[in-house]
Amino acid sequence: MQKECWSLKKQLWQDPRHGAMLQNANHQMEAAGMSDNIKIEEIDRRSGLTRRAFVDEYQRPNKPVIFTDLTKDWIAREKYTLDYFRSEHGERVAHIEGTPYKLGDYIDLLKKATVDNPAPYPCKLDLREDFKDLVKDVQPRPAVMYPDRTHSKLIPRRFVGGLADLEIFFGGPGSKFPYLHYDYLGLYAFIHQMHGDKEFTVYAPDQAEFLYVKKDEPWISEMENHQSPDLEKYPLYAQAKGIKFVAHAGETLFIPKLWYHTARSLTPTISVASDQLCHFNWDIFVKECTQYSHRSPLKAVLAKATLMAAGLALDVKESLQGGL
Ligand SMILES: O=C(O)CCC(=O)C(=O)O
Ligand SMILES: [Fe+2]
Repeated sequence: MQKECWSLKKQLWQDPRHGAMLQNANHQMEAAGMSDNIKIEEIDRRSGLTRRAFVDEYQRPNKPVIFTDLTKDWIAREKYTLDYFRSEHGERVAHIEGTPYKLGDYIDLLKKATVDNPAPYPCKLDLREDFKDLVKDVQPRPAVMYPDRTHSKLIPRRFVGGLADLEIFFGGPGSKFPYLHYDYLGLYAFIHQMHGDKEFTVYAPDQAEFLYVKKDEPWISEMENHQSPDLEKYPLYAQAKGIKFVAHAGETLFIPKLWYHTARSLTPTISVASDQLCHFNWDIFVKECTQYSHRSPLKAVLAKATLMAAGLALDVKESLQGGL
């Protein structure tokens, strides 16, 4: 039953135009007792959104959305294929969980990968640190992603020093993100699909009680095999309500702050992931910086005061520049 249900959903996820069919399928599956805790309802797909409309309809309400037109002017949209990286950057080294791989060798693994025999994942390139020459391919930064404070001089480096806020991810059939999580420091994530189809599952922050989040690190779930967990071991997961959908080449997924998420490549994929820190996630950023980085209460108070003052100064600066 479960298998039939998943395969029916899978067929439908392939095509974003099938919103009405998806709803029907939901009803049919519920009627047949085939429903599960992943809603297959379509996420909003929007184009032509102004920054103001994005803030009002998605960022402030903390709701995910897929943009269909944010990266249309990027060089990367046409240029980024596995063959391009293999021929132009094949000798360069990427690290997968600490192990170095020549990019060309990794791409060969991806080309052979199957769902049952996937290549290791995630293979990430840090564009700010190691692949600066590629930054020009993923510009301009879309207007909806301004303002961004991740590089502000008003934030002491100890809070954001190790942050990789612009990365390229490669994956292939069967590549699964290793854990269910929300993004570091409450950052907003924009995942731009350059190539291939990637399936995402996302859960609103109020679902945390069903996701077995770690006690001391609530940004990460402790569930093993989190994309299909053992319900005997994790019975509360049966009550979690998630949303599952596929992002296609040319689309950008906005993951709101504190939303748990995971991903799985359905085909060879190239994605560009970038973060945003701004007025609307500053509250979580301050909380997370002070909660995790300081064991001493005095240091925590000082850190909080520093960041709150920086936040106020940035609010003023950004409003003078044309709004938060
Ligand atoms: O594209 C993916 O595999 C998910 C990436 C992600 O969630 C992350 O890097 O935080
Ligand atoms: Fe993430």
